[in-house]
Amino acid sequence: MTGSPLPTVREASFALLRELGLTCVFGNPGSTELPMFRDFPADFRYVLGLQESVVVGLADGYAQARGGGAVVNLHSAVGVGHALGAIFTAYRNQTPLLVIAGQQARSMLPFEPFLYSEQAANLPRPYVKWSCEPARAEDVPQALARAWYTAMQAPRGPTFVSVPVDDWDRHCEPVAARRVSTVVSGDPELLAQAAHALAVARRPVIVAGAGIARDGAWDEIVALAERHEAPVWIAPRASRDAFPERHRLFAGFLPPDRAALAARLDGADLVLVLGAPVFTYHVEGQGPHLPAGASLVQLGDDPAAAAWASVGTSIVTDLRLGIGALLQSSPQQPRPAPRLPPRAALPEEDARAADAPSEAWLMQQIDALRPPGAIIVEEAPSSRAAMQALLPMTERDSFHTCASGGLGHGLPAAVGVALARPQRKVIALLGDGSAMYAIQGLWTAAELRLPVAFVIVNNGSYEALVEFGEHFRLAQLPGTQLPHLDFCALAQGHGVAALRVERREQLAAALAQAFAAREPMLVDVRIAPRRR
Ligand SMILES: Cc1ncc(C[n+]2csc(CCOP(=O)(O)OP(=O)(O)O)c2C)c(N)n1
Repeated sequence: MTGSPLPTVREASFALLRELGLTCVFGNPGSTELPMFRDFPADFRYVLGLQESVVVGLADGYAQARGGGAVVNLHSAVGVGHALGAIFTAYRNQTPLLVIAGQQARSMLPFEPFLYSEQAANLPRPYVKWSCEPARAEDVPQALARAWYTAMQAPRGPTFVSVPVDDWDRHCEPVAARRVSTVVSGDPELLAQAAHALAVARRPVIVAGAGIARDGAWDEIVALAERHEAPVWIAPRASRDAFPERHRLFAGFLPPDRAALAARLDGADLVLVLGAPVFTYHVEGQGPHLPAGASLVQLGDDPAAAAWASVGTSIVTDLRLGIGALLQSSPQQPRPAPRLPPRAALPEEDARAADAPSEAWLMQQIDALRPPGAIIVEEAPSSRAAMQALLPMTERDSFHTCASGGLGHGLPAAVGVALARPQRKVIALLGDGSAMYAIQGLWTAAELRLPVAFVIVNNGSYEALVEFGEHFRLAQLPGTQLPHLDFCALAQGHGVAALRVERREQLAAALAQAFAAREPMLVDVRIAPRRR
């Protein structure tokens, strides 16, 4: 502070962020951000990503794994532009991020300066929960506080503040951190009705979504399923682990297809959806959203998802509180053990064979070799079925993928998860196509020496699109083959050690080495082409 009793906007902002526990800033800087970092406090950490979508992916993984959010700093309009796809993903993931973007100096704004963001607050809309460029420099810390509390309120998500570069050295009133509640507790009357419906149901079924992990309701959902002998399906496209997948009541994964989904739930008289939309579809469908004779109750923290649900009663609530209420008031009923669909049979494969590993073999090997507590971050679209069948998530907080369908999240998110969870091994399971959307994330892993195992499921194509082409009855598809990518060279060029696996017999040793490594390591697994 020079000549003024008041702190600068920068001092007030960093004091506020410190009080809020937000001392890790993910960014990619430019001239319009530099003054924010004058005298960067020693207790803060700056995590550099080499492109802005990578920066947001890093922060998203970190915030989800840490459970408390993160701060992102982006370069005016261009950096926000690069980041937008990842901001969309963070919005769908319900990840609380406070995004602070640079802007040109206020005195220059009338003259359309270089790097000017003309409609800064509008640029990231509608995929931020709140967005603002404060009217005065003095209002910046207050805007940051509001943005943070808004990001943390259910449903969580990114918020955005644009800060002109000359604001940071102005003086302002300090802003103290406040307690602002973030948890929504459901309507007691509706919860009592739901508990009653559960108590009298003959064949209740649970559908579990990402809200379980977000709200830390793993123990509660297991207790509720066991109390009611209710099979548990994972909701279509769930982006987090939601139920132990080797539990005797685990039923499988619901498809994102209306008719197929209703068919899987056939026979249920009550469908209890916990922490998921009703429902996330990916392909067009007709007919009822539920099997005949079933009613539905949805619990989740998103009022919008409650409003657009296709059927049933929706209760807006934190999952831990909501399921806790159901546990309190729905006594155990004598019910027979449910009949569950058979588990996938393991294909017979010869470990010593010289031919390329299949994706099934890859998943089995990862399952066999992963260390206890390992976290899988997946972005390998056409391999998901093999993963679901052969690589079950059995521990809480052990799985992440993106809720948006936007590629480029998995690689940096895995690095962010590893930063937040140094005690657990992070395995990034990435398609060759997917890995290329945010390959620079490797560099951050190398610089921070985060021991992520990057496993590339390398099938040489955008295989999921080839499959979708079959769905749309397209005989030929342009732009789906990916020859000539050299992932070992790419990894080494970013400072990450790498191994290539071309034969089945090489796989186990390569995975074991990557899983034991204390630094990041990439394993490029050339998998056998699918038979058509
Ligand atoms: C940002 C973005 N661009 C394009 C797509 C469309 N898309 C969906 S799956 C896919 C192919 C992914 O290829 P790869 O990671 O190799 O996995 P594979 O399909 O081979 O399993 C593409 C391009 C997308 N989902 N997101």
